Amino acid sequence: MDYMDRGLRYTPTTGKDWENSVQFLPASDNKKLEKKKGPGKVGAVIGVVVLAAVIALMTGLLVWHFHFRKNVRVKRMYSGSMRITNQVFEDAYENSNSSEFQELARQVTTQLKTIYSKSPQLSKYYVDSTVQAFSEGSVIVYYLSEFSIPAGQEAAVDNAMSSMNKLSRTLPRPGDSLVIQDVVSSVLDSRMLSTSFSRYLRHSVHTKPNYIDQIQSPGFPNSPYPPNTFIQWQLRAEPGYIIKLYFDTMNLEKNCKNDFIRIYDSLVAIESRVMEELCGYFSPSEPLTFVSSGNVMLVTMATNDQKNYPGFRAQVSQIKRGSRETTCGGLLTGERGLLSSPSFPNFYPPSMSCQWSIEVPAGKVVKLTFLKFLLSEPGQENSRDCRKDYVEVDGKKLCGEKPDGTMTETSSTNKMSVKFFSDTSYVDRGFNAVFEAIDMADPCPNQFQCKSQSCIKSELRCDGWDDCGDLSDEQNCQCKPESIKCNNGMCKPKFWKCDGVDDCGDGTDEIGCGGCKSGELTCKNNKCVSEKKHCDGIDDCGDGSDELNCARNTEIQCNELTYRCKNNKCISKVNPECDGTDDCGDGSDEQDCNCGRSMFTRSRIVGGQDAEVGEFPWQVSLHVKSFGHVCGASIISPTWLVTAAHCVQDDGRTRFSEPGTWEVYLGLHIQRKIDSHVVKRNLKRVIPHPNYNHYTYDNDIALMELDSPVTYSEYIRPVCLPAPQHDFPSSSTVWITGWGATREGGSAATVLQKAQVRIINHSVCNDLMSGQITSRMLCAGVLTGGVDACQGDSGGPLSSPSGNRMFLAGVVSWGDGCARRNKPGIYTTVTQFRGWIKEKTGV
Ligand code: 4AZ
Repeated sequence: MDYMDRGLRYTPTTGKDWENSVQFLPASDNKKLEKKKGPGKVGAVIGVVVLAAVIALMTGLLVWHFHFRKNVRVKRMYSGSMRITNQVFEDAYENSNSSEFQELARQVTTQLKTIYSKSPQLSKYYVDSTVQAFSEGSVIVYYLSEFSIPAGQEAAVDNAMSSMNKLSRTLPRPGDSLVIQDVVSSVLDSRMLSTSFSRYLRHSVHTKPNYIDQIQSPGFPNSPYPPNTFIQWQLRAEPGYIIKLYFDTMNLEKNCKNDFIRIYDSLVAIESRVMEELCGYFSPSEPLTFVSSGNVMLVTMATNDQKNYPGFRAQVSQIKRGSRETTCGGLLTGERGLLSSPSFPNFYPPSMSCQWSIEVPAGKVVKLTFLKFLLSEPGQENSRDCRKDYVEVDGKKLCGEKPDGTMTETSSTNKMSVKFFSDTSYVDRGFNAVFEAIDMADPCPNQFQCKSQSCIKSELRCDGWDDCGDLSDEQNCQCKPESIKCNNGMCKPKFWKCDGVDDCGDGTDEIGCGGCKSGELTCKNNKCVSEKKHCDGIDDCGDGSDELNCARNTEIQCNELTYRCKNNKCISKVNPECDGTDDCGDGSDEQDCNCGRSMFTRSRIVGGQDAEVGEFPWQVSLHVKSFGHVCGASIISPTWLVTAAHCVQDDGRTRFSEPGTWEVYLGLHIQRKIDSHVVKRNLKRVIPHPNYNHYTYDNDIALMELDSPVTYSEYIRPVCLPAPQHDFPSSSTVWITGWGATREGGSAATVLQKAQVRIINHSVCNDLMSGQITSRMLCAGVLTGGVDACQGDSGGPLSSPSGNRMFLAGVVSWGDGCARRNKPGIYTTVTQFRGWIKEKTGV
């Protein structure tokens, strides 16, 4: 579209053209002009009029500012709750139409008016209050109070309202009919007062023991939720019970400013009782369960006029207060044991306080290792002051977030005290930890103790890898002859020397490599040229690499590193495809860009390496009929898949090269769970690369044509194919996915697995793999071991993020075992086969 418009755009013309377009007055007009020489009388009159108008306008503005602006009033709503101690709860108070509700509500509003009248700040601006609900205990009332405040005075009223919260202790006052305690109020979130709401809905659910109720957004699951709507669900349980809210689906717009859900530990939207705000998409594999502190909970949902998503569905049930699921603390004894926050790995309830006393055999000390630690909330982003939710170990407060829990605490005696505290607002998933009895004199028997006090195998010390996570195993090292000695005291494996990556952190491993001096640029062919030659329009490197990524995205001479546009021009920008900018000028670098995106928004994940549903919608499971999953593949178009050639080689028993052998599952997440998102297809054609070498795995790539096209959905989408020149630099992070074995020689995964690995320098990889790496192969992995593709992942994607898309960097091909130290996974380099893919598939 952009490119069609181009012809209509304004293009600056030369000075000459301007001259041509100037119109000179005809000579006959000259006389009229002569009569109007100088400003003259008319000019003076116009000047006076304009001046008067300006003065009048300014005076008006000043009068408005000093007089009327004071009268510009702002509507401000406060939500609150308070306990009425001299009343007993009646069932009729649950029904806002009952006469009992209305009578008590009348008394409450009268009393609120009296309370506000005692504060000069509040009485002046108070408009009205409405009671929203009552709940047990004696009676708790939830209300909204409206104020009309002159602009600029809001803070003063907020202060007066918050001092009311403190006043509650001095209540009751003489003459009050209701005895009031525990007043909590705060200003209502302004998004809930949006004037754009056209619909307000309110639902009440009173759960029963041993029964599960369901709440959902309007239209779910058949249609998207409605725009401009504000909905509340007031949830109640019996006294002595608490509410459990479990979301099985949560799919809202990503931006919480537009559409959001808020959950409160209250029956009215009080800011200091908000438990969580949710928007975007949450995978069903991520537990999203909340529990209240009392027998009420409020769920609110607000939507605006744009982008309406499928919505949410949640199950509401009640659990007895004090049940195992919601209690915590106690005495823990023995050599070893576990402890966790209440409801872990679900969100802990607000207003919780627990205390554990750990006691191990005399003469030993307690070592507590956190496996997961998630205690963050707005206002407590850094883990220093811990004024909100925290864990306290022998008096030391811990808070914030450590998703992979590398935290260890050790006691000085055989006893340890652990406390957990959650305040009234914002909850998180909490923690789980293991305690062990250790010998203080030898806290890590036959192992190395990290600074963090965790223990690692002794042979990992000074091996070049940060096994402790705090580098303490790599400091003050005596380097072995086969490693590089960094100036900062670390040792690094020799094969990292001169690989272009600063592994020491102080550059030592890249010194004396015959590389380029400072002020010089290293060309792709390792030649050195002055930095000044970068983007000077001349190919100083000889391979064109000094003319790449120039600020002016100039057209340059084509070579193997430059991106070639449809119009055969070459541009200097690296990886210009589908980045949202028309770099070619003919739109060709932004064509065919419906690829590489998933609906998934990353959110915190507890446990495992399961992928999220729809996170890698191009991932395909290739099944051999009546056997099951054998290989992975990637969707590149509605009819074509890319896989590995070694997946489609016949063996003595199975004709893997025959299309009829296979059935293909698209949109699959869990093996054998064929839900409505999954599409099954047969194959029409299998095209292995003609140069595939089954001894060396060179050219390990194949194409598969489906018997009929698939319709794209949130679960089925193509990955982006990289241009032949696409650069996947060493050290960049890429994703591997598949249902392959979860350890070498192990069994296949049921849920689609994902892992992050890094691209490894080609020559380093070739050294590690004894010279077996051809230019059609790419290496990726984590050289410390432990993360890798494995049997059954073959043919699947190596997905590389670029902007907000994923490109197919590689196809899982082979490796020396799985996840071994210094043995990366080997992938087929897709860029090398871009032309072949185009030739065979047209994609
Ligand atoms: C396989 O057999 C396989 N570690 C795939 C990848 C790797 C090893 C084996 C890489 O399909």
